[in-house]
Amino acid sequence: MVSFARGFCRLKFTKAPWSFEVHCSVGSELFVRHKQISAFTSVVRCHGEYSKLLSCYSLLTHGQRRHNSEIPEVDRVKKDPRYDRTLRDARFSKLSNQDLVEFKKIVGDSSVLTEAFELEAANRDWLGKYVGTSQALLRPRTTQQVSEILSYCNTRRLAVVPQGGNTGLVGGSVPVFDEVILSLGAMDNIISFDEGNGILVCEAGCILEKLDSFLAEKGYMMPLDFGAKGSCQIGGNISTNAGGIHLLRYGSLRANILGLEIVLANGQVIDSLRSLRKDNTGYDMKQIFIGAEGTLGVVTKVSILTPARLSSRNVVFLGCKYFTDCQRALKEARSNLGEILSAFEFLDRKALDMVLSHSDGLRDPLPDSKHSFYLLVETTGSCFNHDREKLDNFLEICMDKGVVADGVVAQDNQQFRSFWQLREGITEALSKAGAVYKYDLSIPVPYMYNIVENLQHRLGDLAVVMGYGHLGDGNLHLNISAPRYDSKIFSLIEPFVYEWTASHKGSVSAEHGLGFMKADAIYYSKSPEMVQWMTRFKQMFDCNGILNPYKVLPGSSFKEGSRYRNVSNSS
Ligand code: FAD
Ligand code: 2HG
Ligand code: ZN
Repeated sequence: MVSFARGFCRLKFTKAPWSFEVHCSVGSELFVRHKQISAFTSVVRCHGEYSKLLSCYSLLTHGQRRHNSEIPEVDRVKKDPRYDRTLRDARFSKLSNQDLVEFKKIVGDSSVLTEAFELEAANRDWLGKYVGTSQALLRPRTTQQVSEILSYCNTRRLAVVPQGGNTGLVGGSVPVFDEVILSLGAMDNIISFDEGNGILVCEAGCILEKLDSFLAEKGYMMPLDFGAKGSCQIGGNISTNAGGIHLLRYGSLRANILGLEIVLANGQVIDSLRSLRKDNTGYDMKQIFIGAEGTLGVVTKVSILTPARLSSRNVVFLGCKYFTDCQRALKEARSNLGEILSAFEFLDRKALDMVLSHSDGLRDPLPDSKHSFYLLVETTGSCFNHDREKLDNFLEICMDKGVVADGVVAQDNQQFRSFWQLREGITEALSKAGAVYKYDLSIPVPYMYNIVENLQHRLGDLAVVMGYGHLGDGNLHLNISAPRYDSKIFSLIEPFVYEWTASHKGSVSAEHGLGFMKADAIYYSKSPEMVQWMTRFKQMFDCNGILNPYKVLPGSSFKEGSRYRNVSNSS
């Protein structure tokens, strides 16, 4: 039961034990509490207006619905102990009513969202693991509006988190504390498409799948594709330098982005929105913003090279006994499928079981026997007979050499899609299964699976460790599934995973970025000198540090007030 009285808000819960978050507005400030409640009455004193208490009520009832459904909520520190080490940077101002008045002048009343229920989804990341307490979400429609917002926030020292589709998996897209959320979703216009050369120019808020559908009508496709395509935005993709299933064929976004329009923290608009394949006039400035995760500037427009959409597509689902067999199959695919190879993905049996048990209507394509590993190999070409001949030859070689134990070729579009759902649905299945610890690693392929086995050994019955990912790119998605977030499990995983990866000359972030989750882990993959130079770039482009603070760069000195002291002192 939730009841209100003027001046304070009384919360009474009859179910126990369960935890909850109370967002309680007091005047213009927002207080957030994370509590584990047994069974009693909790009183939170409020001296604010009665209307503010109503948004608190809406949040609480929303929270109650979630609690009643599945996994109980736990303290965000338990979900990621990095919260415990991070204090709000005292240099940043707190949002005032006057700020809201100014924002409304820039974008209009309806594009400034302040109600708790309106902000709930934007304050919480896709995994439900990272939760902020922003009180304002702004939805600009033009570059000019983005520029005016940032210029104002910079002068006022208001921290800002740029947000695209909010599908990021490292806590980069949501506020850590009360940062203003700058949502790019209303900037979703296609500006031009050059049909002769496949060059698309659009705004940053365009959803990846919508761009792909637009291009399909013109005989082209987006050079990147992955499970979150229905929600993620091209600006977010560029800011994370997203990889996905076709990187093996079309290369990384760095190679396909021809130009960008960026707004810097002080509001300055940097226009490098060219559509040229070749341009060697000095430094390639746009590259610094690709993969910068919103810490150096806000991407507002994009020019991107898109490949032709070829008519012949095949996918095979293969079972292998050993991980070394998967590697041998990759080698055969490279030499026998060559130019038509467009994806080479792998998943282990535990990942397959996970997706099968949480997705309705999906079936094991190889039901007669269980295999330790599965491969999903896709070809894309322009001549079906030619491609099919090559694919059959590849399969025959793999079978003859004993590389593959069993396999099936998708016979129609529906089977094509369901094979892909088995691979792309793992992330969602894991999020339904309970707590998930997610690591996105680049590791030399020969050692890649050792970490999965080592970690399972370390964790024993405490959790299930599984591996899948973009084998063709040397990218392992190491996922640990447990009933709930637990500090013992966490201490067995970190720093072990990072140390192991560094000792095998891998990267602690292959494609998801560092975000909030891995900002302190940067040194496992980058030298102190490189981090120093990154910090200097940050200071140069965003001297007040307002853009996506607490993300990407290490912040061990937050508690002393200056974020960069550790790094710059060592220079
Ligand atoms: P958000 O999540 O909103 O933001 C991501 C980061 O970019 C944040 O730091 C944010 O501040 C910043 N940002 C967003 N928009 C802008 C902008 N316009 N200007 C400046 N900064 C901005 N990722 C892969 O690389 N490969 C995959 O295969 C893959 N598969 C996924 C599957 C699922 C089911 C899910 C949920 C996620 C997957 N991801 C994958 C992760 C995620 O989808 C990508 O990182 C994606 O590029 C994020 O785009 P977004 O628009 O959702 O960005
Ligand atoms: C994928 O390749 C995504 O499916 C998500 O990058 C990976 O869930 C993950 O760990
Ligand atoms: Zn991936």
